[in-house]
Amino acid sequence: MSVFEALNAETLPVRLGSNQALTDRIGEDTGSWKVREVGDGNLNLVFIVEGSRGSVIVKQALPYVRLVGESWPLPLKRSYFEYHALVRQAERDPGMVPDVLFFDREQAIIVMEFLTPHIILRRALIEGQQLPRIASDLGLFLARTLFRGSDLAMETRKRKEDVALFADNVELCDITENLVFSDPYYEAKLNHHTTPQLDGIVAELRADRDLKVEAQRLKHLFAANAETLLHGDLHTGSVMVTPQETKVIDPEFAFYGPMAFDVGMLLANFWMAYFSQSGHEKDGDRESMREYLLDVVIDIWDVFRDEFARLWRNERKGILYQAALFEDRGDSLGAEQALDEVLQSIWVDMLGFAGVEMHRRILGLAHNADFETIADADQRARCETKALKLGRHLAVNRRKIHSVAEINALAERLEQE
Ligand code: SR1
Ligand code: MG
Repeated sequence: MSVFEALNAETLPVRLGSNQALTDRIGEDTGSWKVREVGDGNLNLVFIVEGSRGSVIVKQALPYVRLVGESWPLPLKRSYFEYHALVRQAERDPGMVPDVLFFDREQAIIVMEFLTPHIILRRALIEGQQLPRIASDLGLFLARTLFRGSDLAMETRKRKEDVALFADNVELCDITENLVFSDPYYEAKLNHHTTPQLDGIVAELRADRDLKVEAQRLKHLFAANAETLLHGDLHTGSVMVTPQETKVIDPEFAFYGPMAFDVGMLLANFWMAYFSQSGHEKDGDRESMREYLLDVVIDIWDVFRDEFARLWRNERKGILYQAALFEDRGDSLGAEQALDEVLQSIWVDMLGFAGVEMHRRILGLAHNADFETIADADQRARCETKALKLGRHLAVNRRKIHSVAEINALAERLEQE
């Protein structure tokens, strides 16, 4: 067993220079390798390694939370879950995740395809770029990974073994359980919000009994409903894009949880991008960007729902809602009724997850660049307040909301305030 050692730009060529997966891809002449550490996430080291024949990404987990420091230890095994999630996502929606070239469990290293000229979707949205493919690619990714990783599709033994494998991703689930569902709603130590202008609404939200009850209901669902293999951290910082291609990265939070979680987290990040646009107007009017973002949310949900329904009709080979059960007496409509109910329950829960995600990115530990890069504090507070209000509405009133159009109309009203 080798002792874990964090890589750096000098040691990487020495330590990985004889690794055939790497040398095959970028060339053997380690002396000419150019290594840059580019990680700007909350947890890991990420290196771009350029050789004479090509480039790769080398990602290494650190034994602590990078954002906070060594005072918050975090196990290296998250790299093992990330590796296994990438393998499963590649099978379930081919082409949507980077190719994995090599994995070293003890050193918590994943070597993967370098995506270029891709950029992080969050950055593209802050810059005002309208990507034509993301709604379709992400809607399909959600439906395919969530459906195909569930008891609707998987062979039951394989699924139960997989649930056991991912069940050990306890510490990353613990981060989400605290940071998303509890900390924003009381004065937890790690919380911060960036302007005193928010103090009033923050106090209101923390005194809001209905909201806190809903947040705990959602936490219960997150912790207890092992429905499918989730990405677990599917925000716009976990997606890389060009106008022609979309790739989903960073599934280290993967575990078996409720389908609605990935959907809700992703849509929340588009609504936050929407409210942040007025803070980025120095480079020009963002009206068409705002329209684009609301359309993306509509389209992601529509594509997700249609693809989920297609898979339901064609790939329902698991232990749930077996076709034979409904066809026995010629009642083919029974399966369609069940599909409607399953989609309705994903809809209601995903709205709740979207609501708490919007809150935690403004009130909790881990914020997002959409708001953080707005230099003017008053402007930033106005943008964040709108997102907080929409988040509250989604979390508390989710059972009474019928369409994305209805939510987008409220977002537009808030934007006018
Ligand atoms: C301590 S980790 C904070 C956040 O960063 C990750 O990207 C997850 O979103 C997590 O909640
Ligand atoms: Mg991440």
